[in-house]
Amino acid sequence: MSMLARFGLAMFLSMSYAFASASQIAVMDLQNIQCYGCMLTVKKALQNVPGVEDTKLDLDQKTATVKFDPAKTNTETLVKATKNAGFPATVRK
Ligand SMILES: [Cu+2]
Repeated sequence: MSMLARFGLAMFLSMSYAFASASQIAVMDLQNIQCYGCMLTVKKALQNVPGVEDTKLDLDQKTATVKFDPAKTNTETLVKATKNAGFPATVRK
């Protein structure tokens, strides 16, 4: 491998590492969640927040696991979004 190719590869690896570590994950404990319909409402509310990349809802645990870009949004905005949808939440630390 040439010097240049090696340098390029190193750049690429460090860059993809930076992108991968850009996202943050928050686990939210949700109140009021009782059925699948509630879950969908919360999921939609979270997905409408700019910067949210992925949401996983768990009805048994009453949690939402949210992957988001901390440069675009934060946990307070996420909490506000579910609260406005009728489901107050707290973020696990
Ligand atoms: Cu419901």
